[in-house]
Amino acid sequence: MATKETLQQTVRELLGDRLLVVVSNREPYIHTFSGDTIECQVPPSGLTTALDPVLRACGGTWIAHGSGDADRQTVDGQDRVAVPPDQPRYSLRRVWLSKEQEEGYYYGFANQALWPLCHISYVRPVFEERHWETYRAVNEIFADALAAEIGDQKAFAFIQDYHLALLPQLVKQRLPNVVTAQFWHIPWPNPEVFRICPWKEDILDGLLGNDLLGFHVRYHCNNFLETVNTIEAKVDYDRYEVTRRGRKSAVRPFPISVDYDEIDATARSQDVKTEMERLRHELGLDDEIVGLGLDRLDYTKGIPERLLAFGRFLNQNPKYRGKVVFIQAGVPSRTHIGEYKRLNDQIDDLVEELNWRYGSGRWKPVIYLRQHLSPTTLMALRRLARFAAVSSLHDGMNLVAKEFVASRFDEDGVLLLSPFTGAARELTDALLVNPYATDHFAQAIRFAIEMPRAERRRRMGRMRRVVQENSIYKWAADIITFLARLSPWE
Ligand code: GDG
Repeated sequence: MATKETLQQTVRELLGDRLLVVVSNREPYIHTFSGDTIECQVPPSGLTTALDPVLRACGGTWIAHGSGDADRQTVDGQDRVAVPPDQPRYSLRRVWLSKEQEEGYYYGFANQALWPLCHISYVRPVFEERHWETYRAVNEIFADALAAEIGDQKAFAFIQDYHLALLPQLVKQRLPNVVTAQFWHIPWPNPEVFRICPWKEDILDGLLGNDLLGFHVRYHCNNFLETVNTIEAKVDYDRYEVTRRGRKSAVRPFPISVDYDEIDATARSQDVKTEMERLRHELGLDDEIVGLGLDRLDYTKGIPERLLAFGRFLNQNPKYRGKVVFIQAGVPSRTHIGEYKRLNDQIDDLVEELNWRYGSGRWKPVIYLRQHLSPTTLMALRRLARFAAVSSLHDGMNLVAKEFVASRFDEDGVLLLSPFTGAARELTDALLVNPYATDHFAQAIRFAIEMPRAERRRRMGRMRRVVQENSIYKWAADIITFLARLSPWE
């Protein structure tokens, strides 16, 4: 089983004296002003959750956009800051972007074109020439930063996600000997869907600059190969390899995960126990059964669908009114985009409607915590829950599901999980719920509440073993091992 220690060893053996550089849009630590003092926050993102433990274990550099208002105050002359702040293990190098660049590259092309294009959630992608031009320019900025960081050192660049699709090719133009891998954290659509993108070939060319391209599941790899097959390239379906203009790229699934041991240990801590008591008191919980939804507020996460199903459940099961509370927690995200504003309004309306329709006296069926919550509070919420609902309309993996499982050392709690997540392929002991099928979802909530303790224990026990054996360290070790085999370092 891969652990933090075995990963460290793997990296030392395989990377030797090569520098490991991770590149992503989002930084793992954000410095912001709070009055006159500077605070450091960890953003709510699956990518950070997954990669921070890897860099803590291996050391190296992480290059990312410095987005906090106090970020410039905390870096040195080379735009670097050592992180985590309380126990530095690696170096964070910040890239600065203007508001206009952020608007076109991040809010524009990445999140209004690529994000809806890759997720089947019936939100139409927006393709604007000016967004695309900015996206391309910002990828160049990242390529310059990466080249400056690496210089003439031997290095392994590990690029993250859909914000940086052009980066691998741009890096190879600057530093042909750098080994590059990229992990695409979201689904890859079928060619029918992808072909509407006006810059489809440029994006494929960018990605095919990689020596290795990883997705969560084989299905997304297949979709990618099928998409590449629509342009001039040789696709080898047996070896999962693509050759384009004489360059070879391997394409493989690597299901991402969480730091199981760390989550398990934190969940058992006294701090979390104290926080559970505080929350019970603050939220006015007596002995109600608690359901939990915990997400970045995104239209792919199926939050309105989940609230509708909970409403249907209360409607069809009056005996549970007053006895079950659903806590929906999560931070708003990408609020500059209209579709996200509409989602926030829709969730507000649904919460209000359910609380008006089914609430009585002090009891309200839905508690909505729309704020940044500390890791201790998030952990306490997971532990308070009898069931957690992960109802994504489409999701590359979904770490919330794995975090719930890893935190339940008591082998209790039921996971309701959408089959449209990557996680559903591994967590086969969850109750699978189609978020679009409201009645079925409502029945599954009842089933979760009424599931006997012995069955809850059996299912959770099995899911815990799956997450324990396939932790984030296995994901990282598998990628690095694959790369080392693929292209001998010398
Ligand atoms: C992308 C892909 C893939 C959530 N709310 C709060 C909060 N969180 C944390 C969760 C979890 C992370 O954010 C979300 O991770 P997910 O995997 O569920 O989703 P995405 O952010 O969409 O991530 C996804 C992932 O990349 C990794 O490859 O699994 O499919 O879409 O860790 O606990 N954290 C805080 N406050 C919150 O309110 N602090």
